[in-house]
Amino acid sequence: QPIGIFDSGVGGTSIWQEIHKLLPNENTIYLADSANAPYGPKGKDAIVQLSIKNTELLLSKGCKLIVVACNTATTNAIKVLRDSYKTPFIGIEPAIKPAALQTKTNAVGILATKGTLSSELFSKTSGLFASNITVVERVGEGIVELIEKGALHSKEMRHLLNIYLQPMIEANIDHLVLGCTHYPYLIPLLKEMLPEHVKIIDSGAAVAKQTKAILKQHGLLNIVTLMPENLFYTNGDPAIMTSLLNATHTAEYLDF
Ligand code: DGN
Repeated sequence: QPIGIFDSGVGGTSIWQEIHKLLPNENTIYLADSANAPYGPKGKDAIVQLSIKNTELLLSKGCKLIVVACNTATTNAIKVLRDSYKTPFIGIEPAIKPAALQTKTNAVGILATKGTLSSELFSKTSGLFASNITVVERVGEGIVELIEKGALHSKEMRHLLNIYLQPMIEANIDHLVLGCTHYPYLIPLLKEMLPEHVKIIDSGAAVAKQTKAILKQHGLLNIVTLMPENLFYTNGDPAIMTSLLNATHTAEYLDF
């Protein structure tokens, strides 16, 4: 039985990479709902409906556990999913807690979508851990769209990041939390644009660890699989997804 993974597009493949690294014996099915990307600006109800649609498709393909590889879908829909299905769900949230615990300048930056930053779950978590530090929040408007278009290395990307990073640099942040699964693909560029002492934090490795722990707990871990299968489906352009995967795997078009 495969692990199912979905995102509002190709970004969650950054989470798949971590899962695959930690659990190479597992079969996986990845769904990129690129046709509906970005989820960020949509309302909570729409995000819940799309998350249910993706879940139903993954369950129909026999998935034993589902990773919601999208901060926006996690913060808005994971509760409904957990209440509606028996299958275990793993979600992803911005790693504000480790950043708040580790900061020395008492200032951290967070870049995420509007849907994540305005969600109840996020305001609760950030309120708990970041009450005495400055949190510079910026909505990464336009970034997901550029990555979905295959324009990761474009001039526009650099231009947008410059706008979002400037106030963070001015506030002397020493940690930047990436609150969207598309953003780990920006790390090389971010490193180039941020002062050297700024540490970039994303939650991919933590999600992979949690996936392993929950599979173990449910007795669902694959110890050995001969030739594990990793399938990638998108309702957008499969060529863009294949290129993000460095052509190690080929994405297929699926109408869903
Ligand atoms: N990868 C999604 C996330 O982590 O929030 C992108 C959100 C979106 O659709 N804008």
